[in-house]
Amino acid sequence: MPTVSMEDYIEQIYILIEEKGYARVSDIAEALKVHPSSVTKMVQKLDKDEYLVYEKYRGLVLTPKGNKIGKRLVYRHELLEQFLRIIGVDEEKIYHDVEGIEHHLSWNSIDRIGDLVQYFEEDRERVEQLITVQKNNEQENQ
Ligand SMILES: [Mn+2]
Repeated sequence: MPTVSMEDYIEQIYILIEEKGYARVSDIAEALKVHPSSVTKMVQKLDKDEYLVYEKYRGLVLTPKGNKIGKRLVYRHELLEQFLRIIGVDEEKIYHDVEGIEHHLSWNSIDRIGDLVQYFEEDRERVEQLITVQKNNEQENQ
């Protein structure tokens, strides 16, 4: 299992490859706001653990194992954003909050949150009911 930090890198590398077709050390450093030397170090570790291969001319290529995990990590991030949005968290807090919690939930919890998101998405009325609860609570707290 990848560590929290490895997860951040695999997730970001996966996103860069999806968006641009490649992931350079400098792009990864910029996206994660870390020094390029830290990226090089981590890339070596990820290569050793068989999440990616560093090829001289093609750059970083995710292995099937790295690609599979990258896909799941991006899904998890997007699902948690959706979840916080549905429960009414302020838009400007969503990304930061997801970055804070995503590594600390079991896949069991992620799957159950997935069910909950589906439950709300299947019927807009359920979202409206939740909003009503929130409005009532806000009034009580005033
Ligand atoms: Mn993330």
